[in-house]
Amino acid sequence: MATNSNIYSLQLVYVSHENFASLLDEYKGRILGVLVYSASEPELPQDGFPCTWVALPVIGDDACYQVWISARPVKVMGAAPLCLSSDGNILFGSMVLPEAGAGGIESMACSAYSTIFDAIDKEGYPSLLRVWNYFSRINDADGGLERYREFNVGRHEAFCDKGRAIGEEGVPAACALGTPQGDLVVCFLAGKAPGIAIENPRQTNAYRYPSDFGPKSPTFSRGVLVGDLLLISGTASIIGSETAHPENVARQLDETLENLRLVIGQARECGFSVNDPGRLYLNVYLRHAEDYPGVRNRLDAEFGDAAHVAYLQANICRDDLLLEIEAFWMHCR
Ligand code: 3EB
Repeated sequence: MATNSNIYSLQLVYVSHENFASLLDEYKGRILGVLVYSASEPELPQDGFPCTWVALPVIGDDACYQVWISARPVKVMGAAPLCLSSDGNILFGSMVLPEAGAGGIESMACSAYSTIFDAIDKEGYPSLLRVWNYFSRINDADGGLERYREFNVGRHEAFCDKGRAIGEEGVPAACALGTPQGDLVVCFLAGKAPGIAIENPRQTNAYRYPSDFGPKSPTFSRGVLVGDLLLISGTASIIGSETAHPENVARQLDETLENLRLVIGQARECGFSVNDPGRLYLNVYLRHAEDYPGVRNRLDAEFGDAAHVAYLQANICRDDLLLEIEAFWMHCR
């Protein structure tokens, strides 16, 4: 039997627009899915695999194509609005819901997650491992609750409706960011068995945040370890459940890096052994593009040239957070 670390033979590649077409040729039939970050809507390939536009400006480039590739042949399933693909070990999905109908972001979140849970159960990949959530006006309150908090209510409801445990092993690694325009985008990785949920000893588990941060807590873990692949959630300057250093981007970056170190430390205690920065992929979400030079200098010093880093301008889900960093640490490439 293959060891767990061989089960997920995934590769992640970050490419700019010019190099995307040749990458598609090179990995034909083995691409699980693509997240395309770009301020303006790109022309997307019609090859069938999930390939989803996320309307975030890329700082320093037109676009960043984040391509998840398998070592094995990929089968494409599903159809819009829920596109699915699988290599027989892991499932990649993307769901796009336009913001038109009644009900707002709360019912859209509930509907998206309910549809996803039904689909992954049916396909035999019931364990949600990693989710990317993007939607517009995340910090706006349409006369009531902030939209991020409404989103949390809807997401939580779907977990409950579908009988999903909210606790260790029940919640995926995730990120949730605000776009300047566009639809609700939910991309995800799902597995046949749960990964190992990683939490951060100096942060409250997000699913236990107190109600000051919304009537229902966000349902995510700080990271998920699957085999020797570490999926680190959006990580920010939060200690306990409180934002540390509102208004100070340099100090938020310090706390964020400390939180990343702690999450990686926990993963190592659970057996994670990758050490090569060349296999580390980071998405750095900045609320203000003008913070880029300072953050870039600091991260260059922290990770060196080897790590793959995309800088994306986004609204962070708490209005006092100025940045958030998510990471994927791959065991093979
Ligand atoms: C935090 O730690 C910052 O709602 O899915 C990070 C990762 C954050 C995921 C989510 C939110 C989410 O609370 C925000």
